[in-house]
Amino acid sequence: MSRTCAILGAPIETGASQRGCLMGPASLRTAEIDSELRALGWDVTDLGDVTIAPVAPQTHANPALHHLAETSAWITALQKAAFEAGKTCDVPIFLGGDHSMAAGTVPAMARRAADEGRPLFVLWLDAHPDMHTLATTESGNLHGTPAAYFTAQEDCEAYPALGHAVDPANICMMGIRSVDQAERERIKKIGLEVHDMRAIDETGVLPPLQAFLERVKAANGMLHLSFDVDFLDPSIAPAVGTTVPGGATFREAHLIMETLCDSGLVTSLDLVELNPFLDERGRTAVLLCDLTASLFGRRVMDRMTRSFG
Ligand code: B3U
Ligand code: MN
Ligand code: MN
Repeated sequence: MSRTCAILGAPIETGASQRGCLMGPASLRTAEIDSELRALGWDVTDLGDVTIAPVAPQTHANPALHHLAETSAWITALQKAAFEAGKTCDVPIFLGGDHSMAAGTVPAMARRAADEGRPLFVLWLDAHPDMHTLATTESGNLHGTPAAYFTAQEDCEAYPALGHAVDPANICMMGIRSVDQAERERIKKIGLEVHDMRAIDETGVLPPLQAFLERVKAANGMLHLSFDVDFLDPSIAPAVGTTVPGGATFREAHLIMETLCDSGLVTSLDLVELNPFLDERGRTAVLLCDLTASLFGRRVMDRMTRSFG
């Protein structure tokens, strides 16, 4: 029996400091993410891209914030479109766009899970926890705020009202290696499960991942994977505006995807922060497609059928 997935593009770049993420969905389509999944036996529907209407600027007590009104409009539009996409298939795939996209997709997936009477779990693969509130961000880049918003932290009131929050106890972050002081304090306060790169170096990726998957399974949870390109080491994934050295290797990333595939637990996916303007001959887009293929069932011996020269 073939399983179904839907692709939804979110060309949002207002949450980042550099422009270019709006080309993310186009780059992933150019890398043929849909045919890769079809080749694995998935029934794929491309729902096209979400758009927003022009908005008037909005001021805020934190003068560093930029593009608040546009980002809020994206969040509203994405919460609706992502929820609708989730109704049409087993696994919706959301193509970003910067990571503020997750302020739309994650609450939508929390609503989808609630409708099924199941909890939503989130696996957050990222160099950053994105745990700033609108009050604590110093850069003003809103892609640093979605995790605070969807866990219903204070000082996010200027964003659209949150219908369905995610319990911080249901979140696992891996790959973290750039954390601001306010984020560090919040992570401690709410007891978030964060496996930084030191932890991964010490144990490898499998023990924390398998422990988390056991929890998802025991709770009959739905599982959303939010994959930020900067989780990966910049040497293999240069197409991201916020590179941080010491990221996940090719092998670690594929092993995570293969392990997630074997678990059968993933019910939705974000691919975010791909900035094709910074890419080298499309290699980061192709790597993201290959990792997605591993998540959707490609086995190790089939990997890297494409090369670069
Ligand atoms: N924490 C920093 C850096 C950052 C967060 N997310 C990304 N970069 N991509 C900030 O600007 O909030
Ligand atoms: Mn991020
Ligand atoms: Mn990041």
